[in-house]
Amino acid sequence: MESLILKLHGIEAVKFHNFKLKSGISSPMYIDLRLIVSYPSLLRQISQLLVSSIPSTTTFDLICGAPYTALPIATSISISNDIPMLMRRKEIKDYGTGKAIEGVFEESQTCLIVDDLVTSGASVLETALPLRALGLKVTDAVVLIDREQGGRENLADNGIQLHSMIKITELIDILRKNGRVSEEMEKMVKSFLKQNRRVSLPLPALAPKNFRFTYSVRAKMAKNPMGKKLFEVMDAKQSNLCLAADVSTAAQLLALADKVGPEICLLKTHVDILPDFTPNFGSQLRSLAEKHNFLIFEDRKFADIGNTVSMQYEGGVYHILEWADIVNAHIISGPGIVDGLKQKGLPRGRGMLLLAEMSSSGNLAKGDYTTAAVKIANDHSDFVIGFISVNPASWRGGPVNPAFIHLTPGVQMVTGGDALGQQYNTPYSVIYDRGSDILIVGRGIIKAANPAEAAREYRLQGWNAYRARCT
Ligand code: S5P
Repeated sequence: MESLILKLHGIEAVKFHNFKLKSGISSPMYIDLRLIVSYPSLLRQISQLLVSSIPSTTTFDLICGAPYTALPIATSISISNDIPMLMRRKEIKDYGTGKAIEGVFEESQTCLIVDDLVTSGASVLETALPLRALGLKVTDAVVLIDREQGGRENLADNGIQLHSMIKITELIDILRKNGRVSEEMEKMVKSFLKQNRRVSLPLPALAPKNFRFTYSVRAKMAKNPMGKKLFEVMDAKQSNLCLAADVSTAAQLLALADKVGPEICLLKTHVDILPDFTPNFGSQLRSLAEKHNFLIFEDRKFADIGNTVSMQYEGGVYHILEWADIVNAHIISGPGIVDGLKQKGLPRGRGMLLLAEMSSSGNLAKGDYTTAAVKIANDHSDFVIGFISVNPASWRGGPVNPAFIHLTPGVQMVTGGDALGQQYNTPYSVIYDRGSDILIVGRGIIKAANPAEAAREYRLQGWNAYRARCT
């Protein structure tokens, strides 16, 4: 172990200076294990020692390295010990399967996570959660270096036991003993560790308890009956998934709604893209909504003055008011737009959402605009049930009233975007890190080989992230 630590220091994978970390805090040490790919014999040595630091009582069928630094380590362990490996994707692939986890496995197999470095444990958890969502058991993780800053405790809180090869204090002691760091630096590092003993998971933005209320509690807070019903359906179906049913025909939409219906709490339409729309489309969709217990959201994005939107809502070809439980509107035209829609919708028990943020790159819905949307919602909480949001945990005015619901578009299993400005975040990041409530997923489900199966995966990931947030 001593020779390994000296080698890591020798290749400058472990450095001591005053470093400014991404989080803004200064750290007297910097550990970058990406370099080890350039030293194959060191990589082999690390992999062997890592395996020997796992207690013999720990059993597992598969291993998965946290991307990216741990991938070569996991690969080396896999090859030398003949243990099959899984890979977690971090980035989107807009062709092929679009899966978050690659590799062959069976439900209820156990997967060991391999990571290079643990600080808060966030990277281990980011890998564990999608594995768990697919039915795998994750009970243990092995890491090269434990920075002893709370990762062990945070992971234990999430049912994962951490095994580390090197603890940071042991590393300092050995480097000091070998004259590689000064006494002064040793003191600095130890005092830094003392002051930063428990780095929390990236939850602080969510700490306000508004983000921790359960959907069933929030159902009781909602003023609008449709908002209340939505929370109730989510709770009953254990689903915070909305399908964006952007398919080419009404026939396809109805077939898809029937298949995916059991997995969703809400189905979102763009009725104006359906060439075969007929006046009975609404009642056909409504009977599927009753069959599978989901609500219907027409993503009409009204944007005109109150008088005009009121006519657009009720009339025209589509008669949206007749069949859509929920509609949405931009606030660009001011609060009159809500009054116009409310006039028609409230007597029918409908609800509406305000676009407070958008998912597309370069959009203008931010800052004061988002704050204005919150004000309008507060002033009309009998009809407005919530927001189209992207990162409600970061909103300037702090968390909004938990009676409001947040729906977030731009969701796929891995981050990325499309060629036309759409930007994607993962289910976990949307629900847990950003404090949203409902995942709006279109192409992630529609383009999958088996949309019902893909929807199930999104539902499980969304639900697990919600449960993790509320505990
Ligand atoms: O800001 C927004 C608001 C909405 S409602 N960004 C969006 O993408 N949407 C809608 O969400 C969009 O109209 C589409 O129906 C869906 C996203 O589809 P996907 O295929 O990119 O998942």
